[in-house]
Amino acid sequence: MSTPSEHVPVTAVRPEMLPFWMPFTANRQFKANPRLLARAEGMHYFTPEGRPVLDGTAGLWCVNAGHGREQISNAVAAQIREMEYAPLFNMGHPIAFQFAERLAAMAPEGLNRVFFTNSGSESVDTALKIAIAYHRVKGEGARQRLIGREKGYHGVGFGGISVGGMVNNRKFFGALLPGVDHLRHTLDIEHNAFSRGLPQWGAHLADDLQRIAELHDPSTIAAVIVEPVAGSAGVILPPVGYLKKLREICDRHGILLIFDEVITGFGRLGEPFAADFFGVKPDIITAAKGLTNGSIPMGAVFVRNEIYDAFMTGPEHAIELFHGYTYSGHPVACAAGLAVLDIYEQEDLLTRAKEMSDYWEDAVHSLRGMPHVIDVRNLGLVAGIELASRDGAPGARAFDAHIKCFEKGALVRFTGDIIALSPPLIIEKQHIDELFGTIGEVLKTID
Ligand code: PXG
Ligand code: PLP
Repeated sequence: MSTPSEHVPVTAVRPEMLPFWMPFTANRQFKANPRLLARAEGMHYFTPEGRPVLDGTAGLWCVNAGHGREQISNAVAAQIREMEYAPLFNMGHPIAFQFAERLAAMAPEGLNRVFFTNSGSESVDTALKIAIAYHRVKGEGARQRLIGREKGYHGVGFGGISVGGMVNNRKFFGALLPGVDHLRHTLDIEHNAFSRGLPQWGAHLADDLQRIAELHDPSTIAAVIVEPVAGSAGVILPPVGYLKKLREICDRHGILLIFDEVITGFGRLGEPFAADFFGVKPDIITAAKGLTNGSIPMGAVFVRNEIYDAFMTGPEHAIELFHGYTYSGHPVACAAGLAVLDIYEQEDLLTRAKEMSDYWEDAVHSLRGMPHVIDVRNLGLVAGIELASRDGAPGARAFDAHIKCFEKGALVRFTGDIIALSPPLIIEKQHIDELFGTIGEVLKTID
């Protein structure tokens, strides 16, 4: 029998922290023992006491150009003063068109139409809706099914969790969207542990799409959505040849291929988009995060020109797509984004991961053989370090590592028992040494 005292938290929640219901957080634990970041510059956060913390995660995979960029804050301040908001539903403002034009110019060739949203989750919902509506306007209204993948993360909207494959993000929220099926994920430690870069084994897993297409009849499937590299689930890489195979199967059956590049977009792998890196062209790309360096919330959906064209066929006075957000193309977000693109260009940041990735890879793999480490995975400036789980306490070991790293001055992410790293693209070799030095020390001290 349990006694009431067993349910009382060991330390008390700080009352001033009670009102804010924190996202994706163990609220009671955090509010009893908070970890606060108050300021940021370059590669570092600073705690309210002024202690520097090396940013191993670019915030949440978004601050690709590093922190405290004055070019961005100046552009944002100027735009707020000039015009803080104007509607874009049957009205317009110049900066949204300018930003879309710049983005279109850097997008993979042929995906030069841009729809603005305010987050990755909204980008995903938008992409799924466009995919289904596209088939309908083409006279293929039966194509309504969506295919996602196990362990996929596509944000937290109902569309995103339906095609997503992270069980905790789904199981509390009812029946979700109908007509969704999932490919198997591509994580296979047995075959691929300690691969450097892309794993060799597993391209055949893409054949799941063929099987699922046959099961439902291909003419009922609107789109398949995958992260080219899965981030949230703990850095899961596509086996060599896997994405090309997905593309071929989609082509065979008239299925749209959506790459969710919310994490991989804007230089994470050493090319502007993962589509460039892998040489595989999807029909739709979802983006957010690095789009504005995380400074002002914004997302974007890149769409193949033919998809846009298919909507531009009815009467010219009629709305072509009944979709949009109050803040789609928000002028302040566009101003931030334009400044961010300038920085990316001026500092060649979108290809910088390519230069740093060998050094990064060696540093990541130096953790092989350390206590608890059962796999390390890397690509571009991304790494996952998988730890063996403690008996009966999955996630506890990586959580401890996260806390200890923070205490020692490094911010790392954890998901399950995987430590995930995705530093700002401005990272220098000495930061890489420091980051992996800290993680190595921590791994030796946790049980
Ligand atoms: N798609 C992908 C591939 C993502 O990684 C989203 C959609 C949703 O974006 P928004 O902006 O709605 O959060 C994401 C977001 C983590 C972590 O630590 C990853 C995300 C968000 C928060 C934490 O792995 N990815
Ligand atoms: N709910 C209500 C009542 C609204 O009027 C609106 C937008 O006008 C929304 C939700 C959607 O908000 P947003 O466009 O910011 O997504």
